[in-house]
Amino acid sequence: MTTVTAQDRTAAFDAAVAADERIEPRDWMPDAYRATLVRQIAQHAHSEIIGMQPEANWITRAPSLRRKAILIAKVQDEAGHGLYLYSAAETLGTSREELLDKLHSGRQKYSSIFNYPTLTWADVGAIGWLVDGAAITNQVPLCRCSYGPYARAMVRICKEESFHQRQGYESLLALSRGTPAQHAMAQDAVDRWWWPSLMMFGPPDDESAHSAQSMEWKIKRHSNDELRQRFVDICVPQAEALGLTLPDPQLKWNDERGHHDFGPIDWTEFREVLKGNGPCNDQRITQRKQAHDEGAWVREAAAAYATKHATQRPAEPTTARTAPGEATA
Ligand code: BYC
Repeated sequence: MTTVTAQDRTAAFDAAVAADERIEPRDWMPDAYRATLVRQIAQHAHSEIIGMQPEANWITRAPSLRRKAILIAKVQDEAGHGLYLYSAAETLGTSREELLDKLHSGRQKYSSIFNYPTLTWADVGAIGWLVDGAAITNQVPLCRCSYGPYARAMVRICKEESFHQRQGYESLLALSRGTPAQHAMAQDAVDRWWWPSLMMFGPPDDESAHSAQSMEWKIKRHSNDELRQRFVDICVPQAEALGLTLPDPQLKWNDERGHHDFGPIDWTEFREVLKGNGPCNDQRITQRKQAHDEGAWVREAAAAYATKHATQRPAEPTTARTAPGEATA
């Protein structure tokens, strides 16, 4: 009988990653790989469910039935994304309760972007265009993540995010081509959401604690700065088509680099938001905890239902069933 050593297992894992094979839940994986995935997937899941709040704020005030129906569907999609991602994290041996507890007690993060307020209806369009646009740019490469359940969850999420991005773009286009007041509202929303959207990609590469290792493990396929640059390059022509201006006087095409140059990002603001000092951090966590507490009865009922059905087998019918009035033989 041959014994599988720790070295053999590490070598098999490294070879699978090098060959672009997927690591599956039952495969051996290094503890640090598992911990990194739990951290990133949990943060991602938390972002999806916290991300429901700024947009849900406008459901009751959407300007038409059509816009309201689209917005409700989008917010529901975000809840669904949270569920796929919590399930992906569960395959790594963590429970959803544990992750939610860490979110509620501030021990796990969610995306900085959701700590900004949605002040006008145009913010819903700007979130769709910019925030979902940034999310797609970041998340399409995650469909090729080395961990199977996360990669597969991302395929569906990206398809839905793509619809979200288009609805945001179309909504902003309608405002931009509307009355001068509507145009100004769209421009104001873009002015406020542009820089926080660039921060979504995370700190600059030279300050990114996890990027190098995550890229070696093929969890991340591109660095934070690469994806941020890709996003800027995508947005510039889209802003022109929208008839809106991106709020960066230093934004200009650089022929040599083949990319747009852009102005400095306020990393102090980013760090403050991460520390809990953004405009809406307290409100987001308070509302999340309240929703969780108010949903306790649903979780209890679902658990009781599952227990009942796990212990009760359907009984064999002892007499033939007949419809009322039907003659029995
Ligand atoms: N906000 O070493 P780094 C969405 C943290 S889209 C908060 O570069 P990493 C949605 C980072 O966690 C948004 N924290 O980290 C869209 C780390 O702290 P810890 C969610 C951030 O993981 C529309 C530290 O800074 N998307 O859900 O290699 C509607 C150092 O950073 C942020 C995802 O989560 C930030 N912006 O790279 C509704 C995508 N940036 O953990 C919903 C998956 C960095 O050591 N995640 N930090 O305490 C990723 O791709 C990567 O985790 C990141 C960061 C690019 C975000």
